[in-house]
Amino acid sequence: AVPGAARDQAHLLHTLMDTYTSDNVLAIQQAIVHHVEYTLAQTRYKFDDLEAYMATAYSIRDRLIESWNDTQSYFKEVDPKRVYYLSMEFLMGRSLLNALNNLEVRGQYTEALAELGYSLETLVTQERDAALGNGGLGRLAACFLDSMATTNLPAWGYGIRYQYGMFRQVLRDGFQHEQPDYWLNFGNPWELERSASIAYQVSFYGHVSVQDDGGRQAFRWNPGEQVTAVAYDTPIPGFQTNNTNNLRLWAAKPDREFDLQAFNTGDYVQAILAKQRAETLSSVLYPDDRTYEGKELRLKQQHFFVSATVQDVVRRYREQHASWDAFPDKVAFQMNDTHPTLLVPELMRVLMDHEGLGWTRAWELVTETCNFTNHTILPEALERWPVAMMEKLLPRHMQIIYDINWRFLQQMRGRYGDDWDRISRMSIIEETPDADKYVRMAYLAVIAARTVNGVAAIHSNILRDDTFAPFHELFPGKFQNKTNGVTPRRWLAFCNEPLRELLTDTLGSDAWIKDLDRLKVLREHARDPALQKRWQEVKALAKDKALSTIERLSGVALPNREAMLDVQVKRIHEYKRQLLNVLGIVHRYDTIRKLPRAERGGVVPRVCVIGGKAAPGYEMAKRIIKLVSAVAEKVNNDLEVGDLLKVAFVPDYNVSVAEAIIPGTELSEHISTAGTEASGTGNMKFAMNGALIIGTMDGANIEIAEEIGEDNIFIFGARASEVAGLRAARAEFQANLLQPDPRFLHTLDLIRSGTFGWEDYFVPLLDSITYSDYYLVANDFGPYIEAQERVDRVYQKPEEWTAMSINSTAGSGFFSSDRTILEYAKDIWGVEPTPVPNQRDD
Ligand code: T68
Repeated sequence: AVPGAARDQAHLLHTLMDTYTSDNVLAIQQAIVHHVEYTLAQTRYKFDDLEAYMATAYSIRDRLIESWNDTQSYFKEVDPKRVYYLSMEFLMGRSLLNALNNLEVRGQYTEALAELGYSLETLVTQERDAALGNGGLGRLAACFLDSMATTNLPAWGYGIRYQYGMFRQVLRDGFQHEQPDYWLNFGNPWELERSASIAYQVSFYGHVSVQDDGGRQAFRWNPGEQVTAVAYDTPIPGFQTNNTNNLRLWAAKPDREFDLQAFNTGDYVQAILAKQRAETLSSVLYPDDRTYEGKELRLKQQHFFVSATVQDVVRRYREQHASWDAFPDKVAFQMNDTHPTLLVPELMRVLMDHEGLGWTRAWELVTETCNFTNHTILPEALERWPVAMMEKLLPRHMQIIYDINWRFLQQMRGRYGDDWDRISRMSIIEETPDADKYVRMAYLAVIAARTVNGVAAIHSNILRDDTFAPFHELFPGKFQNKTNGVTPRRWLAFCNEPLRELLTDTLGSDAWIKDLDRLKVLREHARDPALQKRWQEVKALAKDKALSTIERLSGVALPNREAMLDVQVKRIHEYKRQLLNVLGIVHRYDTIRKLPRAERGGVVPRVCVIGGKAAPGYEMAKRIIKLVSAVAEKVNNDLEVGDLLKVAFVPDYNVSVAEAIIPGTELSEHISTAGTEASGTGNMKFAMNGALIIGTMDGANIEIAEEIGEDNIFIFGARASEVAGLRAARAEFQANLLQPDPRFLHTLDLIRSGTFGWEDYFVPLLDSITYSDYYLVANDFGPYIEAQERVDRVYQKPEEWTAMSINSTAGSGFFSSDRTILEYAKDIWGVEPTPVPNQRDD
């Protein structure tokens, strides 16, 4: 073509694009109305809030598609090393405000919509949360996506497009009920279906045959079932960058070719229905966090998303490389917990059986590219798949796992001789006499991974010294720590606009949003009366909003806006000790009631909020929810107590509810038994927003205390190093509590004697802390109550409290997931920030 003509054409295209995605209000309105009319096929003269939201979302997606295309073609051109983050869960929440803020067009959209007669704030609430995760692990993956885009890393997320996300929790009579979350009901405007172009076959069952391939054994897997994995892409924008990354989620569809014979048997309808069942594979997220249940469908899900991902990554690599030599220079995999560990045998299988590499070379490529993050040391969470199940579902993978183990154990014999005890303890295959055999997924991951990391300093130390100690001795260089972080965009700048403004004013620019360490400067002003005054105003505003949300969701009236807002929101689990919190509330209630009227003026009024979901089969957790409700019912209706104490259970706690509550919280509770919470990330979100923490020396609390200063946090309770000893001592004394704290015994008596009703239902809860007290609730009760008394005393001195609040925000810079992700990039992945030049600047 004529160069001049080409230039004209490029110019025309740029002009057209510029006009379409220009930031002026009229262009935005045109785009929205266009989508109302032509995408939703609604009349432009009358569309409701849901339609307005959908059209708005589509207009933003258009912008994202453009930067996403630019990013992907730029990466194709420069071919940087890419990181693939494999996770069974991505707990994304809502996307509208996040996208508007990241693209910095929130103001223009607000105005454009207002002129059309819509309020952006209302439209935001039309979006359903994308709740494709249980809790911390899934939300961490979502924060990492945000940080990887913002720091310009060439990174992809890979996971499953569940049709049913995390269940909706409803409370009836104080009991949890689970309802399905069919979140795709009205369509998902943020995703792009790639059914035509990006789809792979995934195989299951069948058998393996061996052929002689010129002296070498060649293995062939003849599967018994196949489904198609179809890609759905969600663009992931970064903040103040042109880079837009991709989250690719796989959906299962019936396979087109496989099992055509079934159609020739005459039962056409049955054959169609059988095919339809393929879709169940990706239909539902398992809602059990931290308890492993050996369900075959779960194993199928794991292989499904891993296999599709490997095919996709291999195809992308093969498009640009003739040999496998550069694979470790172009690819890094991160396995988010053991859920994607089938990556190891699957990649081995593809490299050996499809690509023709030998074992040694394939193993080199696997062990140079795969990395593993552990998120828990709770023994009940460790994945152990029955060998029999694995053999049936994935026969070739089971062979490969046996081979990996055999070679590993040979190596162990060379090192430890005939120490069979030790060798069997380290084996990938768990073998106990007269019992089924299991595959220990964590050991497979540790043996194959180039790096293994924990998610907070204490957790990584426990992994090294305890959980994986024999492996640490063997491969000391593999083990790392990467303390978690959270994105300061969603969890501060976007969910707490008044605080964002105050911070930007105080620090002189908004550079802190991408460089959170800058918040440190606030320390110098923590006691400055002018800042304190504005800080208090900003907190009061956020608190008022949070209280309104809590009232609406819980149904509890909260007229006293001056009461301290005390919040514990997270999954319900015995190790997180919501029970300790409730006992503290009961003790507080009892104390207030016993106080002579004249002395009640000295009580610090509190609103105590607990929220979170229990795994549907977790009886103890469900009893804890009922106990919170029963205590709330009694306390809230006690006229003696009035506004001095209110208790609310917030149902259906999720990402959006968190965004509404965290900014306004004054005291947040992170009170797990020391040594049990790997990190926690809620603690970081609360600290960023200036909530004070009451907590144990556990998980990231330890590093938070270090960063914000021990004077700015309320620490109590047994230390991790004491836990084993205390447990042993308690076991010895059994029913006879070691140091029966009279306040503790009295509090239990109140519940046991029916003060809150349902006393029979609560017996197992009370027994669990009376006899074994595995989580040391009895042990830590006294210190907890005393820490709460310290909290009350500081709250009565607003300048003290506000200084601690400012210092909490000031010290939270380290907990930006940007910091975390840059550590992964440097110490684990070896990937570099690769900013995409703005294609329009020429
Ligand atoms: C959490 N783990 C840790 N697991 O408990 C938390 N598990 O301390 C940490 O901050 C967070 O991970 C991020 O590192 C989880 O959230 C799960 O949700 C889960 C889900 C399925 C199976 C096992």
